[in-house]
Amino acid sequence: MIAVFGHKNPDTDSIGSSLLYAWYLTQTGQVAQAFRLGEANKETLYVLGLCGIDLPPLMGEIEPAQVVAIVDTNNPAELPELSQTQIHSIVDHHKLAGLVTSEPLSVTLRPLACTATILFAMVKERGLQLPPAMAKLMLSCVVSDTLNGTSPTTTDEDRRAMQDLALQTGLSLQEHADAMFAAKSNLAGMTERDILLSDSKLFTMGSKKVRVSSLETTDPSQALDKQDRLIAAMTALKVEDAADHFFFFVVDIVRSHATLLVCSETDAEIARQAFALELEDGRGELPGVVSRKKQIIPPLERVLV
Ligand SMILES: [Mn+2]
Repeated sequence: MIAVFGHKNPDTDSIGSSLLYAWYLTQTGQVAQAFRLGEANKETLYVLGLCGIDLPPLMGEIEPAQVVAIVDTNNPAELPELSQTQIHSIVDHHKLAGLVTSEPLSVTLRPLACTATILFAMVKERGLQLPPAMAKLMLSCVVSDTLNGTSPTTTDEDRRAMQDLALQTGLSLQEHADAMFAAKSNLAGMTERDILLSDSKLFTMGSKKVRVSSLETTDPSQALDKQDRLIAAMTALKVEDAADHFFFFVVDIVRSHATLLVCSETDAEIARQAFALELEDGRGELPGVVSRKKQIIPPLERVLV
């Protein structure tokens, strides 16, 4: 059996594409099952509920004989220790990040906005027919990663996949996106720590360990009203991670605007250099910024390399 999973702190594309790729592998004669490496966020739970698909189980300890397939990342920092594990394949839309494998493997990396868009093309190429629930799930992944086409990462191929899948499923793109983003924006019952970790990645930049967290929301005030408590939780998490830097972006997906929070003067100085912004009391505004991959990580790397 091939265990398929995406990155830690999974988002909708990570969990959705694990399910979609496990389905694809099964259709092509393999035995595969989807897993997840962490708790699902509220958007993902909403989408799975709508599709009538069960949440994949948490991946436990990886046994030596376990074969795995990876989606939506190739970054060792976002994966369990895999140096002794046979990796069947990777399907991803992120840049190469230094994963070393013990054997050759099949890798499909494409510069699209979403793993599910790559899977859309693979399904088409094979002449497979997506069941309605899988088509809804695939559409939801692309809507999530592209912020319904508003993220600058969105390619024409992502747009075509969304239009095709919307037609196939009968879902209205705008209504579906609104419902997904409303689910994601509801912070009720979440601690500051939950908010900071719900969409969060650890990076190595130069010699530094850097945590970059995002909160995509239609209602930034739900988080920003708790600015002081969030900054205190950032300080604690940074110590726990032994991270050198921590940047938290509250991304207003309606206005296409990010508000950056930092918890130290060192981090503030790096942010000033990276984004040429004013920071006061650990907070700065970044109009037009929504994409971690395209607009946040590259400027940070230019300063920290
Ligand atoms: Mn993705």
